Amino acid sequence: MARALEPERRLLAIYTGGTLGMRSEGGVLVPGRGLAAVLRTLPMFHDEAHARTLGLPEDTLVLPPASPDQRVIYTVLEWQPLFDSSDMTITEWIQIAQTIERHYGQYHGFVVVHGTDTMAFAASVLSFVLENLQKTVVLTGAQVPIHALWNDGRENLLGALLMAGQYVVPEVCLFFQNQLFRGNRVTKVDSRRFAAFCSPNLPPLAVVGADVTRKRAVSGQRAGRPVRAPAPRQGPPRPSRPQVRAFLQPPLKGVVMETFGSGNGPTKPDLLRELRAAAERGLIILNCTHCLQGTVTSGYAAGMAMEGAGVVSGFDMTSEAAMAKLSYVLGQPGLSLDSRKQVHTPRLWAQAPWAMGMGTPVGCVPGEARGPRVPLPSAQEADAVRDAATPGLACAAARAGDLDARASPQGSDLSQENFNGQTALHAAARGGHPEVVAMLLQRGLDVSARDEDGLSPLLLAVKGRHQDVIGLLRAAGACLSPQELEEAGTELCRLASRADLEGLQSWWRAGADLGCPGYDGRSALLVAEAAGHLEVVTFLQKLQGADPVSPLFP
Ligand code: ASN
Repeated sequence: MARALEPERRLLAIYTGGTLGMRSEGGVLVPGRGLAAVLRTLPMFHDEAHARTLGLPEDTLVLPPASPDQRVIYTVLEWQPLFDSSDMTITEWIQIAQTIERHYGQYHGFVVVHGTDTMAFAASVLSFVLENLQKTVVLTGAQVPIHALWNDGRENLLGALLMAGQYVVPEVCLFFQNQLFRGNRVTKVDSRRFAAFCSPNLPPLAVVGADVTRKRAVSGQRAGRPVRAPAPRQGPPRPSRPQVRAFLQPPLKGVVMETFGSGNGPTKPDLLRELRAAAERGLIILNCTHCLQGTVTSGYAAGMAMEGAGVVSGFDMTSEAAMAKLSYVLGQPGLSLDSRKQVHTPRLWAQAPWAMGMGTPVGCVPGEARGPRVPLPSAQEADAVRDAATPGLACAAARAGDLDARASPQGSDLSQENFNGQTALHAAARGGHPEVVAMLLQRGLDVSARDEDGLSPLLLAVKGRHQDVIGLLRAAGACLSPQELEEAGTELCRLASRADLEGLQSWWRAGADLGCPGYDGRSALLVAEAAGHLEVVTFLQKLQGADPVSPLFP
């Protein structure tokens, strides 16, 4: 892995979609257009003055200098359409390889912005398909969109650009959370944490801290041959509709389906139709994530499509437990189809202990071959299962607004953290349920608890614009942390530039100083004035004089 010496390094950034550029629409994340325009507004990604002196076109940006004698200039090539990567197949990955082949001579290196769900597949395909590669190819993405206040997209993208810009690594790599991995060695292990990828059998090629620590020699390619991306003769490895239909036929009664990330799968209508038809015939299809850690959620449009097709969420169950539970439930005589499906949902706060909280092979349970009945566990075993399942179920119920004092009797410990370090209070704040928040506060849950990503219930309520919940948390003593307050300035400016009164009000209610400057030193008020948003100017002036505890704007 050698330092690149050219004073000007040119990169092509191929934006295929993924969470990094996603936006929320109708409560779910969908790919968002205009990445270059967004990056242009962020000084860490673009030095406008230098771009002007070079006369760069709209789609081409230049990083601020990372070293005094080198500049990284990058052109953003945005795909149409953009993808949630759970919808990508080998066809799209070959297209990426062919784009690199086509532009190979014009650039020193390539960055591919890709969804994390299938990024390990993409990196592996590219590493085999791109023959005679002599230049750096880095895939990256994010767990949280670049537009969010607290996100991993900015660091990951900047790191990938700097790696491809400053170093010659003639292979396909994946950059995530300060680590540069060999592309065909990674797997996605977590659907939520920023450290989403792991390279179990090969240490990273480099680790970025204050310095870049190179851990391994990179693979050597024979020089002097042109890069090639021949299209493979085989078709896509995804099952075809007739294969899916044939597989789902009776006597099959249950299927455990491993999906990507937080329960996402391809949204091809013909596949979804087959799943729906099978579910309507009475087949139980349980959705489990292939990640080691994380939960099936309905945060993405691609995940909602699964739910819409009648697939039952396996939440955070392991595939092994999902297989066992499905076998057990199918073996119980006299249960209706609805009850069989229901024992897989977390609404069953007060259900029989055997059914609580347990989530593959991508496996199936044929009707005739259910195997022996599993005996009911002892009271002690049932307690152990309940204790293990409580945090996850409490969070799921609180998020849905389903947690009430009756369903969670005194004595059940709601303050335990789930796999992500969140308590039921985080979940209720995020879901915007003031009654549940009030009940949990009364039960003494810690109002300042932080999850694994450092998020507090208050920040989650602010992000969700849940004014009532913000009020309750503030009254219980919740405060934004100094770091959250510092970063609020940039977020306030962004909201002011979009005339987003509700967003501004949420931050103000949470105790943010509306005069706090953004990254370029301007306050939200100045941004609103410059953008000509008079209603925002009046609104901010009114808020600045008011007391958030007895709000002007109920
Ligand atoms: N569903 C997203 C994708 O793979 C997940 C992500 O990028 N974090 O496109």
